[in-house]
Amino acid sequence: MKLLVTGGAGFIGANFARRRVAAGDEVVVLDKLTYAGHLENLDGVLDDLRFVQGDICDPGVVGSVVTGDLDAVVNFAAESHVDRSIQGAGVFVQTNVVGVQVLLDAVRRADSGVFCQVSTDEVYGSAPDGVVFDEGAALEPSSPYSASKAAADLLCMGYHRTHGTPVVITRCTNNYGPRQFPEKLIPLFLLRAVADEELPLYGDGLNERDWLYVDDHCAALDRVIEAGRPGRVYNIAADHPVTNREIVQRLLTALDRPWDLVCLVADRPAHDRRYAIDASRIRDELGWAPSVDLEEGLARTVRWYAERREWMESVTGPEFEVYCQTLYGDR
Ligand code: NAD
Ligand code: TDX
Repeated sequence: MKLLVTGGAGFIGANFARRRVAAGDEVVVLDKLTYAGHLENLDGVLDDLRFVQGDICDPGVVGSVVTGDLDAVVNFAAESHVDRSIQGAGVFVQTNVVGVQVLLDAVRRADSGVFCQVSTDEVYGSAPDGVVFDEGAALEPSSPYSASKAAADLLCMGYHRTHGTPVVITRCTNNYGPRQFPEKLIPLFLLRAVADEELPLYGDGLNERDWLYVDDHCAALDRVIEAGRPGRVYNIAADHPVTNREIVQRLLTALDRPWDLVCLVADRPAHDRRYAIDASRIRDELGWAPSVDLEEGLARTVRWYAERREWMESVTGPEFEVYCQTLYGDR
């Protein structure tokens, strides 16, 4: 296949681009290289793909890479961190909504293949106890981040209905694994725990997330771009929800560090209590199932970060220090 991978220098996009290069596909990566995007994430494959630095909101650069010979455009490019969207929502609306509209227009104009919008389970909002959301559930996002992702999903459906644009939307649960930027729970706590620093757990730590190893998410996306039905939404889940306390305990056990590093801090505003989605559509229609369980995935993740300390140093810098100070300083 010939693929355009937008946001391919970020966490999930880089894992996906690496996988598709290894499979022999022709891959073009378009990425702005924000604080979250790093060429280090593509080390070893940069010679085997075409990398273009640019903004998905820029119709000029987008028009130059969205061509009629593409089999698929897979959009990972986004502002992806909930806490940052609470600090300021403007760039979230710009990239996550306007950027998607620019991409959709380019796909329509070039008449390229399927447009896969990589969305999130957060668009459904928090699931009440006992409730599991399928793809028909209402969109009730809680944060500016998830609201911007929900807006993009609606835009994609609008283009599909109006123009027949071959759109597929995926909504995945929390990912973890190699190359995740250390603002997110697992790599942040990993980085801090090995340095014996405090681990700021929000609220009572009983929020539930359904962690999926990044390779399993990428395998699901393979199935969706190869066999997904245009106009369809596919939930992607591990079906193994755990509380934040449990995931942190598992991490500390893997690192052989004590629980007393954990420090309960003020909660995130509008913090979703529980994410729970039903992924039977992708399992039944496209034959996907996760293959890496939490214990194995965490062991792989811990090993990767331990062996790649220089990666952590190269992706964090003064901006990250300032960000941590602003977010956690008085918490
Ligand atoms: P990330 O923050 O690690 O990477 C985002 C990438 O997009 C970076 O490389 C960044 O430079 C690039 N980017 C940002 N703005 C851009 C712009 N205007 N133009 C071009 N490139 C731009 O994010 P991630 O965790 O890899 O998430 C990828 C996608 O998956 C996002 O759309 C996110 O909403 C979705 N998602 C993430 C998770 C998760 O747990 N991380 C779960 C479900 C869905
Ligand atoms: O310092 C922290 N302390 C803490 O208790 C951080 C960073 C997080 N948390 C909690 C908040 C969440 O309940 O841990 C949980 C996971 O937090 P994040 O890693 O920030 O992920 P989350 O907010 O759940 O969103 C993620 O999953 C869905 C991704 O960031 C999104 O891009 C994706 O759409």
